[in-house]
Amino acid sequence: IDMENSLRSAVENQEFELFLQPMLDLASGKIIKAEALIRWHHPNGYLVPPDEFIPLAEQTGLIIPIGKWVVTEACAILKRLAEKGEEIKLSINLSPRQVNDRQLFEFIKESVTKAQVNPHHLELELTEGVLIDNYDKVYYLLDEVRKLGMSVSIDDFGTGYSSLSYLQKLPIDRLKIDRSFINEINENSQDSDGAIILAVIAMAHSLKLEVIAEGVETVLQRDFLKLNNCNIAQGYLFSRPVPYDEFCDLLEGQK
Ligand code: G
Ligand code: G
Ligand code: NA
Ligand code: MN
Repeated sequence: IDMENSLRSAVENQEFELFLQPMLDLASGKIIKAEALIRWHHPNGYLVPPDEFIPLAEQTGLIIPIGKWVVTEACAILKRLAEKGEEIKLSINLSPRQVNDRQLFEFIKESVTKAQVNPHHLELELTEGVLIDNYDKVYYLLDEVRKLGMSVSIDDFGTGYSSLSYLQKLPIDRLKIDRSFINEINENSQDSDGAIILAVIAMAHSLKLEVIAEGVETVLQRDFLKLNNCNIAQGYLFSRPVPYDEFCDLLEGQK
């Protein structure tokens, strides 16, 4: 109850911040996108990671106002980046309850228009489970989202459901290979450790989907992914999730 009350006042007082984690185009080595990851500045001084409050936010329904805040803030960030002449895309995470909230999609539409953000710069990340559990509903929502010019990626790909038929049918753009698969690439790897990654890349490309590798921590992993035509990489090797100003420094640093 205590935690719930403080989360409630966190929503009222907007105690959140979006950290940005860069995503690099492997061919050019340049930052082309970022994932927005929420943090909670608790009044006790502690920076609370999302794992510690998103589940409660989902249970209590507070995820709805939090999700709106994320959308508004993401649009504000995109606007600031565009004003600096940075052509960077931003992805936001949607959890199960948010995908069932028809109003969220209306809100996203309005926010993009209001902030005069290029919809092509906004991407939604959903997990496999979310897609399968609500297939029909999700289909139409994603279809609308993409008609507006936004794009969709499947997060944590490979850890969820085994049915692959939805990949062909759903209107999506990218797969993010779960970091547990990337983690298997190390000095002690056997050839078979990379097999799933290679299979996902081949399948995705034949479906005209891009592939993002998450959790890239070593040069060995980056080189393996680049050699095997993975499109985009994200992970501590390049940067942890950082506040907006630090993200801008990273962009400046690559000029
Ligand atoms: O930033 P970190 O790596 O600690 O994120 C942990 C988890 O929190 C990830 O699974 C991520 O998808 C989730 N998460 C981060 N930001 C958001 C957000 O704005 N909304 C939702 N629904 N989940 C988020
Ligand atoms: O579930 P989702 O994929 O949205 O979560 C992203 C999470 O992964 C964030 O909590 C982020 O901090 C974390 N993360 C990002 N890069 C790395 C990495 O290279 N290694 C590890 N262990 N975690 C990472
Ligand atoms: Na994500
Ligand atoms: Mn993920």
